[in-house]
Amino acid sequence: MRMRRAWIIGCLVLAVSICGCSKQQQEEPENTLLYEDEIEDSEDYIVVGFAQVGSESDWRLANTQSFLDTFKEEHGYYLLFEDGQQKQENQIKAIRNFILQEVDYIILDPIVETGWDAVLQEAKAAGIPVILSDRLVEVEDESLYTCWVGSDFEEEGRIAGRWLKDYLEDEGRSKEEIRIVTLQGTLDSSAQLGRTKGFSDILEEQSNWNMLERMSGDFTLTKGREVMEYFLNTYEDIDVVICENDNMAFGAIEAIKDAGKTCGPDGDMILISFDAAQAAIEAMQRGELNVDVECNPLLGPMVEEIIQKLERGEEVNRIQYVEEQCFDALMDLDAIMGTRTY
Ligand code: GYE
Repeated sequence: MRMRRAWIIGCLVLAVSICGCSKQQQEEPENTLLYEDEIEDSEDYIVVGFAQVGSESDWRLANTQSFLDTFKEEHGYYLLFEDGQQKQENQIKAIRNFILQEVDYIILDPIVETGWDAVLQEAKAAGIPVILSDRLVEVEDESLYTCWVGSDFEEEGRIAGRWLKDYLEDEGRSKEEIRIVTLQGTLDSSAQLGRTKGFSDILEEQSNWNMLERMSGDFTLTKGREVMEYFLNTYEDIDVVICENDNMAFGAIEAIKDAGKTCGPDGDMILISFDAAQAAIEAMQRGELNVDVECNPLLGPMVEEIIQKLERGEEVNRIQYVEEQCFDALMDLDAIMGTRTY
């Protein structure tokens, strides 16, 4: 099954240095070109090209680390990693390079759902299986990818909606007008589409909930803060802030504090987030966040299992969801922190 790639040896290997940046911060990744001459015989390795979205969030850094930890040379893999820096054209270029380098498998985490038909046709024509991880693509021909592993984003949105409904009932506010704003993720990404749709399913059933505005903060702290500043300047009375990921929640918390307001269980606004990164559980411990719907970034081992099955010629499931939970401020957060690996 190993392909001819003798010429890969000693040629360009793209390595990424995942910056040891502190949580709640995003830094530009450093893509470094290295000449790799240590690997003598690539025939012994399964060569995998991974087109990653970027390094926009804590979730993303944990997700990248999961792939770097899994697809190691000592496990029999040779990983070509490309950070798309949140741009689809970079990801398309990466896939074309993987095809040129005759990799055995392509893993794609597509930034948005559309616009993949042509390049995935090229991968198919080259006979390279494409495994989608985290986000999905919308393509005419479903055979352009082998399978997908990731989260049930719509269900995550519904979990957030149901949590809010129960919380407001407990607080005796189920008849009150509830004014909501949403900081959306990167528009047209599966995580944004699913979370927005899932929450809307519950919103539509609540006549007293009023969605004032939704705006994208592109899953980053900086844009999240900007969007929250805009919301605070535009709407006098906000009851609920929904952040479609933790890093935007961190930005929103900063903006809320700067405006002299508070959020969390004892605050002026209810704050809801997604991902449940360690830094977000810490924000919940500080009383700044009400609830966090987990999104599990540890997808590397699941993708590896798929590759092993394909190597053995076995069938793989077309869709595979990761397990996730939901954490709120009433839980034993100290105990939960002890169990978190991201
Ligand atoms: O929630 C966010 C990241 O696609 C699930 O992307 C992923 C999302 C995640 O930037 O933090």
